Amino acid sequence: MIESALVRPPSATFAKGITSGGLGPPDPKLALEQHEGYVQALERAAVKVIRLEPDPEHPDSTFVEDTAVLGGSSAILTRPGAPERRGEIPSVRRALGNLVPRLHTIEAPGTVDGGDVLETFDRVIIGISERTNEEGARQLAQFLQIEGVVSTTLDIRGFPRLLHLKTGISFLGNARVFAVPSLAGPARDLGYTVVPVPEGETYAANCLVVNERLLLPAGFPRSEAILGDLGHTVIPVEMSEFRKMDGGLSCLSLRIMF
Ligand code: CIR
Repeated sequence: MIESALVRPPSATFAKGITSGGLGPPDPKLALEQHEGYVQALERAAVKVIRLEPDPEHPDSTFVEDTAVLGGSSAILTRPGAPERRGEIPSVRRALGNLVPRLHTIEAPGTVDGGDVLETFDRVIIGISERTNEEGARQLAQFLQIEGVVSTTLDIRGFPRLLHLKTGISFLGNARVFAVPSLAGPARDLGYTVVPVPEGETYAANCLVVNERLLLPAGFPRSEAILGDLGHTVIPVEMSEFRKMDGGLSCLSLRIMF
């Protein structure tokens, strides 16, 4: 059960964040409305949402998932791969310090983005990517082990168009993952049942099971049908402005199970 989640509304500087998408600049006002829609979707799934103050100094700080990994009864503060995002950590540390019994911290030269960390029923998969390096993955695995959480790594460097591991794969429950073609083989090798993301709907690969619901980016009808047929209650969430900044649905929240 996901009890609570940290979110951070986008600030007026949101459009100054990092992007390689080529989808044009986001509309900050629409981004704020979409963020509110996301918060409401979480609240309807019985999640207590905790809003951090918008942080105009850090345009990407709305992608709060990248700043910490929850494991056991601890939070592991990351050291984001993009140096300009490292200043997001202190305020997240302060917020989590009030919510979580133990904090750990990834130290240099390690880097980790939470978007590379996929939690599944039996273990955590840590993607090694352009943002998460081997040293960061090693430190994260060690902290997770201290917390009694098993992890494994998956190297996605060189995989086409994947900023983070979770850009291309989500855990659906019941040993099932929703994955783009390049991650289907590795996921099967790790023992998961793969539900393939339909062609042309890659952005929908990043979705989120929240308690009894599944939050899915709006506008991906085949994904919606496939996931609905599997028995999920699918809640479409407008994400267009976050997509323009390379952000997936999961990265807008940091979910806490206790
Ligand atoms: C970045 O490049 O860091 C942000 N513009 C997007 C981060 C998205 N994070 C995520 O999907 N976990």
